[in-house]
Amino acid sequence: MTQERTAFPTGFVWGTATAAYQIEGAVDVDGRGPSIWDTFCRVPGAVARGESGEHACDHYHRWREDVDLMDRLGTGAYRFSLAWPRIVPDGDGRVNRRGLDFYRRLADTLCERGIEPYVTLYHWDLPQALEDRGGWRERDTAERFADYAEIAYEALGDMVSHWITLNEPYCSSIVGYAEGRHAPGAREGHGALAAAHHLLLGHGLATARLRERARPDQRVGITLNMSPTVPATGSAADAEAARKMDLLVNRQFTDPLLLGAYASDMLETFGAISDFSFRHEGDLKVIGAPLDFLGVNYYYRIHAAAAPYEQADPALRSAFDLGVRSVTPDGAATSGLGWPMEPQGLHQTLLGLTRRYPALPPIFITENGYGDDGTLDDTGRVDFLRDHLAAIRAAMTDGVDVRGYFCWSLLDNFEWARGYDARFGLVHVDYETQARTEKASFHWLREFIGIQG
Ligand code: GBH
Repeated sequence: MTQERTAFPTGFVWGTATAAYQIEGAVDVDGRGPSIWDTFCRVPGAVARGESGEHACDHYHRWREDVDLMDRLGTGAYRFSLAWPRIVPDGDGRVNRRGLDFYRRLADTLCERGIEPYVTLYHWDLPQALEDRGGWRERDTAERFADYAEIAYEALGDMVSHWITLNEPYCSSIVGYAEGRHAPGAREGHGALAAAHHLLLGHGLATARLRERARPDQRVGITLNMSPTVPATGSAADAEAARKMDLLVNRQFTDPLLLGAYASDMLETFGAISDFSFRHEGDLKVIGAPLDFLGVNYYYRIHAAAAPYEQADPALRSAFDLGVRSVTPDGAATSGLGWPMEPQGLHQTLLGLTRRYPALPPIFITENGYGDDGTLDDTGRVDFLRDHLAAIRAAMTDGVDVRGYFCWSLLDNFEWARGYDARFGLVHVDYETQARTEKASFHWLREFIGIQG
């Protein structure tokens, strides 16, 4: 009976997702250059316990074992990211063959094993040399990104069916340049908005380069983190707070990409902190070029409340004073990390996208997962996955075109500013021995995938 309700169509894609800096380690092996995350991790207080991705899961050396795990899980796809600084160590100029060779070996082995590679070009590890020239604040970085995309395609294009330009430009721009909680750790208003624009432009320029080269069966898209925002109370002030949060996290990105227009309340909301001089004529045409698919990462909903700036947690204070804070609703179920668990938020996101964007392409859920302290008997993660898969299935019944699901993550890994204590893996990693141990959720998901058409 449960099977009946949750059966996914034949051809639905099942996979797991990871990111280079979170799993690879081997940061100075085979000619890799430094990235902004190597630098940020050395800033005192930036990352919990002073941890870094220096060793992580040592996936760079243990990738064969990790492919075996995917095989056992029964997933037909794997989403991973390429480290730009392995491929173009200085951000432009010299190409590092040995970096490309690593990804060729990996992609080749995946294909041999019947696991389709879904490649993310940028999951936050900007070459430090480009940050030294201004990073994403600068238009030039978007051009360099397009060059790098072309290099990656030339080397791997024969093996990769799905290309994802960026992972979560919201995090790269707002969390990295305004909140300072991610690399490069800046707290700037105008700089962060410029970064968001240049990331979108980089996406558009890279997409054009990939399309010039791609075979008809290859697909190009982008991954966004979507957090539907709901007002914490029925007050008009909280409704306004929710609008601002929705703009900052969601519409700032989805409107240019899917409508070819800047969100109409950008100027009114951010006019005091930026003159938007980074917007050039013609940019929207580049950014808004049709996508073959949209990748959606979903973790939680945001409950937004109006709040004076002084009330914000100083650690979370941003360069923006939007007069907003997010609150956890009373009595809400939360994950091991305290994030609200609201699978209906995923249903809401998918339906909301379908309603707002007439040109919405097919969707892949490119990340969804549950963080905890790493217990092997991870019933919380099993419940989370079951409920979110049911929400996706329900949205599909309601007409949303979802083509696949990638669980975050295959392995416990370096969880950015939180370091190693927050664990998202279906597989536990012992960071002393690098031993991999399948958790209860691994077995559950394997069975779940096994009973699908
Ligand atoms: C994704 O971001 C990332 O793509 C992935 O790399 C990451 O490992 C995964 O989520 C799990 O977090 O530090 O408590 O203030 C999801 C969006 C935005 C969620 C930043 C965490 C910081 C929360 N993330 N946010 S906290």
